[in-house]
Amino acid sequence: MQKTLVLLKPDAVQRGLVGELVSRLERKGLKLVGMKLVRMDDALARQHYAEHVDKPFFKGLAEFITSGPLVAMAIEGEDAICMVRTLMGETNPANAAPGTVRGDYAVSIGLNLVHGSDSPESAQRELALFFKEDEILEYDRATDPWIIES
Ligand code: D4T
Repeated sequence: MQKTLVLLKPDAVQRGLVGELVSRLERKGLKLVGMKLVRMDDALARQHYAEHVDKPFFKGLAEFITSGPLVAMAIEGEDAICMVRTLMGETNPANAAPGTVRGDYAVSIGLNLVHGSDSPESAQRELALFFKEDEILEYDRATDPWIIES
């Protein structure tokens, strides 16, 4: 089992796509184990996008990601990291396949609706930026009836 951080970015919230995007993750069979509405500030943007701080697009990226509330989710499942990124599609919506979130809804590389951690190390680091330990629920798969195994 893997856990990963998914962000529904400010453009997803502003466009009223939160329900649709959560639904896509649920229908795939991924489990929601943490969820909150967050307004990122500059400090959190710098931490979350640490690898991009020196890139030319960082200023615009930081302005966008702090521009309004976003939905942060902890998602659990087998190969959840890869699965989420496949559901999201390519970073640049021009290359994102139809059927993916970005292929179906995103219009530019800046406004690309979703974020998903890209490795187990990133997932662990990024989940800790958005969630305290007790805000991510642990379920006992043997006894918790809400787990429907596919
Ligand atoms: P995120 O991190 O938002 O899930 O996106 P990706 O993992 O798919 O892509 P990324 O880290 O390469 O880029 C992070 C973020 O920066 C924006 N961006 C990226 C941008 O505005 N211009 C660019 O040229 C690039 C490469 C989009 C996503």
